[in-house]
Amino acid sequence: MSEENRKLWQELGINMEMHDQLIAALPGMFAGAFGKLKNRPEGMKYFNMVVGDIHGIRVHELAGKKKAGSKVVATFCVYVPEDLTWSAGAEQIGLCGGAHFTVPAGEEHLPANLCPLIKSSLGFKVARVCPYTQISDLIVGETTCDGKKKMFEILGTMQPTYTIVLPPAKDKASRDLFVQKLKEYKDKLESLTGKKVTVEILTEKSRILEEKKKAMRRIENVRKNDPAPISGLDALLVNQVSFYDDPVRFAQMTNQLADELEQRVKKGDGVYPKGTPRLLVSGTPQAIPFWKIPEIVEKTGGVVVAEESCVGTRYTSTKAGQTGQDLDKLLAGIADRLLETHCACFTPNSERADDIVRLFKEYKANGVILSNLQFCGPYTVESKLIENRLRKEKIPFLRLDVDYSAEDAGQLKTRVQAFLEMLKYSGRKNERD
Ligand code: BJ8
Repeated sequence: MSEENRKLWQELGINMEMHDQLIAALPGMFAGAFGKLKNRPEGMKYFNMVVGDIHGIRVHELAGKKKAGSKVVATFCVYVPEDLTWSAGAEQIGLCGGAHFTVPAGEEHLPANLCPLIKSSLGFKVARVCPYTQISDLIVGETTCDGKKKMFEILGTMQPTYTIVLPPAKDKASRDLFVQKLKEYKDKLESLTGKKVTVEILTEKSRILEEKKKAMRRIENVRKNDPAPISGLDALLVNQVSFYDDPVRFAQMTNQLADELEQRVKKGDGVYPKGTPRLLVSGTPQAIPFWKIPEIVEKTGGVVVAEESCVGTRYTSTKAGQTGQDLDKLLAGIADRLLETHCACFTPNSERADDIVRLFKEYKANGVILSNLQFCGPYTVESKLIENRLRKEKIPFLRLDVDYSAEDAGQLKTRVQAFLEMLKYSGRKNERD
């Protein structure tokens, strides 16, 4: 651990004792999940390095940008448009909310029977163990689920926080309201940075965002092949890094990885044998360092080939690169783009079920894991509708309600194992019939 890192963390007001415990635990967690993967692509070295120094390189980079006059905006949801934030001269980073380590600190202010993502997110601030939270000038929340929007009120008593009001539906009146709320967010950003958002800058930043998403879609595309050229764990790691890395560098490194994977596909080279049961994982986001689901699936003889999640296709599928002659049109384009993110917080939200069925076919999956964080109201309740649709489509599925703690790992493994056995058996039976 370098002295420069420690000095920076101290300057940011990090609780050094607790932070040392967190940093000491990460290599073991990473090795536990990724250590036994075979034939990992060379291109993953970059992403390993970024995660290996997760509180170092990038935090220094942000500190440098702040010294040069930039501001840092931190977020928890894909509904906060990074191209708009960048246009006002600020950096945008997604904050981690995937660690069990900070759940107890979150529970000092929140009920225990609340989604672990919300508790973990607040816990990072309460425990002062996240340099990204500490370095940010503004935390931007959103009114997606009830737990989150109330948590942002508490967070606002600890650090400057702004909440974008998101409509609960996608009809015309809701869309108009959202456009208005994006205008207000633009004004807020301009007063934060002292810089004006212009048509030219926003068009350019939207283009950069689309380049980043295109690179991520290339990784998704190669995963449609059997054998899979990259594990679900590695693909998830790339998606997780996308939330806090520099977008231009991230796109460049992801394109390099995609070049390598496309070559693998040409040669028929994979990370698991051809015919390994292929699973689509759908549900709540898998924020870093939450690797539990692909880790269990891939240690149990399956492979995750896609994620219908905000750390996955729900983020990459919305096309950026908005163009328009005036700011109003550009902001309306951004609103339309974001309203195509089919989060369970919306009603109705039947498009999500359509997406799952489409992805199942496109990725030639054998089954779906509906993975929802415990106590997540929107996703666990919506699961019923998704299950009905999957039954109708005769798509095999397994529903898992998961927690960040390690306590449910044994039980989850048994259920995933049984599901994979069932898929293998029905695959053999179909071959015979
Ligand atoms: S757009 S999925 S990133 S809100 S898991 S905190 S919903 S109780 S994370 Fe999300 Fe934006 Fe939607 Fe995507 Fe609440 Fe559920 Fe917890 Fe959740």
